Amino acid sequence: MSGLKGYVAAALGLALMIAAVPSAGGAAAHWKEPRIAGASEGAVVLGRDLDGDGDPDEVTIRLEVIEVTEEVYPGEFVKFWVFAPEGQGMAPIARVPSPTIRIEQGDRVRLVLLNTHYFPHTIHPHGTIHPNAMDGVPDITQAAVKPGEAFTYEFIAKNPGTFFYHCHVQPDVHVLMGLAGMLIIEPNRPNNNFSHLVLGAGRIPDLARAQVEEGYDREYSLVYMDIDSRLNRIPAAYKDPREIEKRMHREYDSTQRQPNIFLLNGRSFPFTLRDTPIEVKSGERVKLRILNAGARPMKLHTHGHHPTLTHLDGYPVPEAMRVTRDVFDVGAAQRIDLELRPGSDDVYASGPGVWIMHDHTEHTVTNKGISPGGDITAIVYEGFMGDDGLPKVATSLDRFFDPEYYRGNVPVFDPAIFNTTREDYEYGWPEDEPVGGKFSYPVRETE
Ligand SMILES: [Cu+2]
Repeated sequence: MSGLKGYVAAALGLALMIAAVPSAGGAAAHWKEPRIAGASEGAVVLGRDLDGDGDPDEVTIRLEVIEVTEEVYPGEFVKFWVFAPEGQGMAPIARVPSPTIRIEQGDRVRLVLLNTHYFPHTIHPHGTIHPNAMDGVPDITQAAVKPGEAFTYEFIAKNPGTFFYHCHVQPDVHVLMGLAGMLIIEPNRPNNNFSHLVLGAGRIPDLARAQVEEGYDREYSLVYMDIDSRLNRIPAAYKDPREIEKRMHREYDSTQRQPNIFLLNGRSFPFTLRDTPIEVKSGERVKLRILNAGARPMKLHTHGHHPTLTHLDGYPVPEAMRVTRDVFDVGAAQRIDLELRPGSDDVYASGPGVWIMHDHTEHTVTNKGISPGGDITAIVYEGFMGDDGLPKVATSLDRFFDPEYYRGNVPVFDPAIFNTTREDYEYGWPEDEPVGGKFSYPVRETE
């Protein structure tokens, strides 16, 4: 638990990176993108207001490709590749998942891919209406962008909604290494000024006009991933890109993939509670934009709450078909938008508290097979967030912040409840054969 303070400080630091810069006024530039700490001046450039409605309609976003190591749960450090806003000087600003990108319907968008990585990559805007040449599929619509080269994806944002962007080079490896993020096209409204990049996804700091009109008070960008740590280990183990290519793209058989780490916004429980809780107040309406950037079907369950499905793959669900459920299917690459109505109405919500939300495919609620872990986060009502940056819970979460817990070195149940001690448990265990005869079962892989 010693590292907890540092973790909280890190989370606060991330929040402080986004601080709105007041607009200078004048006809041309009403709005300047909030400066992301560490990003270059050119990372997000807003241009002219083409339709004269008080917001910029030219958006240029420059993205690098960065290899980054993140502690996803206590003691588990994983290497990812992510798209990251162009950094200033030598210090990249990378965070898994790749940033949530927000643009407005009608915008002239330029996504500049600066390939600062050792492998070729592209960007495929998934679900948007765009010219064929901007589809980002290597060999089919363009040559893959080689290391040290750049490519500009240029399109006019057409259909509003929740979309997806990802690398399309060797996608069974590159997408699952983290080259994937949420892409939001906001409906065109006057004076629609909002931040264009949300690092690490999560809480949307400023609602767009259409969401305010819809009556939403808050909005969250939730990006789910599943990874096979055996793949992510390869780039850490070899130095020569040619050797990494052989191991990752030819030896590693993605059909034999076994995901063992399950992430929400780049974190697994318990870090999800600290870094990506869903904070709400009774009476609010909260928009949840959900992307499954992994490779398996999810069954997303909200405890105590019954959200309503408003959009599928970015497009509105007709009013009569808006189902209200407590488990939602989200297939690979799919997006769902949910309307969450916190409160105590006996229909949609059960009242204030700390209510967990997680994939109900049970083995995914673990960290490499040790529960609780995975993508569990919590709907945390006002007054239920503690000063330590964690939700106020019934007992204590301390043991889950101890890396030894997830290494399997801490009994899940305190041996004292069995009228024994930990020493007896560890060292006094008889070596007798099981009474039911010999049998085998899958055993956790230890590194
Ligand atoms: Cu790639």
